[in-house]
Amino acid sequence: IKRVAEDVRTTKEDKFHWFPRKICELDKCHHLVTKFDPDLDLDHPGYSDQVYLQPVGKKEVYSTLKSLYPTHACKEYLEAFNLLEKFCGYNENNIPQLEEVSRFLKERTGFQLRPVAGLLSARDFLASLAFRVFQCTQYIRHASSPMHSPEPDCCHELLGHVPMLADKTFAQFSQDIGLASLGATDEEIEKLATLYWFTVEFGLCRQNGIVKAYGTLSDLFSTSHSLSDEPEVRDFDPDAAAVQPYQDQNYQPVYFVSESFSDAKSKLRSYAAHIKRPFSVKYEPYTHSIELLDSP
Ligand code: HBI
Ligand code: FE
Repeated sequence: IKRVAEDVRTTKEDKFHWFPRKICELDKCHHLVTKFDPDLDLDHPGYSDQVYLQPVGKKEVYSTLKSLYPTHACKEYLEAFNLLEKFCGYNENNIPQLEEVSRFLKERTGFQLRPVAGLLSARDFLASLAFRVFQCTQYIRHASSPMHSPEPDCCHELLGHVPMLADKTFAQFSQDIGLASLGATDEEIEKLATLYWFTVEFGLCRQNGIVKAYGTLSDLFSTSHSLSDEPEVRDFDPDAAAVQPYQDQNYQPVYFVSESFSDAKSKLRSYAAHIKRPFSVKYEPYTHSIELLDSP
């Protein structure tokens, strides 16, 4: 459904897609996508399983992924992961409470977690990032495939995304993608979602001359693959990453490596500055709202 801002009554060209201006309007950003429906998708680990009865080996998921981090994860990730183990109940016998993790993130970077029922549309998901809100699934992956899940699950959010959201520069980078998406056209949203994919989901960075992962870290196979000799690794360039075809069912043939998060952030800012919109946006942190500048 195409929503157009109701209070915009200017010429046709100036109309833009509705977007939330206050944090409470994220209640309207709830459009789910059924891209990986276990009832319909033959390749889904849950296909033909009437009820998810088998308990997932959460101990196995946690300890296997954790063993990978010292060698594969970037230093920002490792630092936050240690804190999450110390203060937020991250351990192999426990699934941390979103509320507790959210409180931790709020103190570190102002990000907060909000529960969501499944894969959200890119537009709604990105809009929430503009408010430093990360929409988190709470269900867990299917037991037959503990090291990989086609759709986001709590392991993906808590192990894949939360540690990075505790980093100040990365948090700003994430919010910047979100701000760039507000009121954007469907084509721009598609490009920003692709950019998100090659950074937040599958990004690599160079640290002391060694390539490390900051995406992929909730998936054993993707992480190993991303740092193996197989894929092609290119320097991060938002213009290229935004239109690079990607695989959501298989290994990526191409990854992008950033020199640092500040570098990625400034490159993203210049990319975003070239997106054509009839207004620019500013986030107002005291009121958690979006201010429009040069609006029609
Ligand atoms: N929805 N719940 C949820 N979690 C995500 O991580 C997520 C999403 N929707 C889209 C998305 N991620 C991205 O891959 C981009 O499409 C923005
Ligand atoms: Fe994700």
